[in-house]
Amino acid sequence: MVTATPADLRKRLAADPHRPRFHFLPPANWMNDPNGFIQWRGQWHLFYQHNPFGPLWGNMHWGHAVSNDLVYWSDLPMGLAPTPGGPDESGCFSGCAVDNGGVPTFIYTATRGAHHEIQTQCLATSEDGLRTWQKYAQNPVLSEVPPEAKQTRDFRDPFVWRESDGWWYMVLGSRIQDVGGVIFLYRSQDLIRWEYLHPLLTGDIQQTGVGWECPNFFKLDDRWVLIISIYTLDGINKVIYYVGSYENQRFTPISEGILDYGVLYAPLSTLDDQNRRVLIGWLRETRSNEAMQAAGWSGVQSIPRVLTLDAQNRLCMTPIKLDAIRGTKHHFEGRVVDGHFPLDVRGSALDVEAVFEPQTSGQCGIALACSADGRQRLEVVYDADTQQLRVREVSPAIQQEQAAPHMLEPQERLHLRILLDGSVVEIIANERTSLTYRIYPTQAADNGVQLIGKQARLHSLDIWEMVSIWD
Ligand code: DQQ
Repeated sequence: MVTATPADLRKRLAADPHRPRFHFLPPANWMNDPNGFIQWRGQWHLFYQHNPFGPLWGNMHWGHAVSNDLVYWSDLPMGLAPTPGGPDESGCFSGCAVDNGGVPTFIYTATRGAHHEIQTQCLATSEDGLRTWQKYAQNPVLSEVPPEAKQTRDFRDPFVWRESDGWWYMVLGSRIQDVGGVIFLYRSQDLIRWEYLHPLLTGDIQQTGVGWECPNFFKLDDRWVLIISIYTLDGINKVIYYVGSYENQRFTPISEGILDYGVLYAPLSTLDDQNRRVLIGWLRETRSNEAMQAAGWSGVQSIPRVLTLDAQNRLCMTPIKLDAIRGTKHHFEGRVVDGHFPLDVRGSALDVEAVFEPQTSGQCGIALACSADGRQRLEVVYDADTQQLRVREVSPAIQQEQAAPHMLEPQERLHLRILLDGSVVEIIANERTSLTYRIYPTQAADNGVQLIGKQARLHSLDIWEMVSIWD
């Protein structure tokens, strides 16, 4: 039997207009959370929750890709696969990678049972530069849940770091029945024997969901940030963050926010050799299982973002430099916008940087993916009256809107960064409000671009046609 190479698989799907060209996704089939994200000897390694057998969730493996610049990626052989009879026989769920004195080490959640009802934490190490991985013979290294949890079904996604006191610390996501989500804090001298300390933070079921997963906890400047992916009973998932102080293993939040108002979920961050905190997140699909089956793939990673904090304790995000894949550039400036103005630009893979002058009422923004007859488009608009950032999908079949509060200071300009890539739309306003979206236009799109506004004044607009990272 001749098996298709990753390059063959990518080629087979390359003509799909919904498939991104400059965002990372596997050669084919399903992907969800980023895992084990780490810079190692100058290269970036990205592992990811992957079903190698189909485009729907299941059979959780860790796929693997490597990059020199976080822009171009190469596929590598599978990082982890479930071991029949082992603690991860039902799946290798999410986790992280650390440098344990020169030994690359995964700490990940292993699952057993038809419904993944037994979740434990396991180790794996690599001796050949992160290519192949050996599971620790005495896995799992942590199977007992804290007394508060009372269940092993939601006890997962270890995030581990080392403190200057020499200890390893770990946060894990879980839930407490009728209370809400909880993040448990542990410590260890050797990554093998873990001592439970206490809950780092406990949620409120009414406000922050029934359970918490995929925590990230790290120091940023002089403050600490806790990022959590939350799930609710009605299946709504989102990512929230807390900023605060951390002393004597106790975290005291001073502010909180929503990391993304759209489809970004289960992000994972790591510290790089320039001391930047870089985050990457799964951009979920919003189409049906049937559509994913038909497409043969599902799930994309965001463009990695560098995190900072502002003086108001808001988490700010800047996509990493994309200069290497920015092609033809279009520049516009100084226009008054009232209505819809088609621009002489088209494309389904664009990087947009727009700056609008402050306005006290009215709207301003950009329409992308416009059809020739103008009946189908995606509008990204700031509404000064309601102080909201909105993404609005308009077509004969769909009228959908997603909004995020976005407060501007009285003289502050609106900065819009939009990364359009097939079905992916990443929007970041003033580096602090993130709204990611997916579009699946059915009508033959002309991929037009329009300026839109009511009493709006454009300061400047730069649009780059993006180059594929796979050709
Ligand atoms: N996905 C993983 C879990 C994680 C969830 C399983 C979040 O480890 O909690 O695929 O998307």
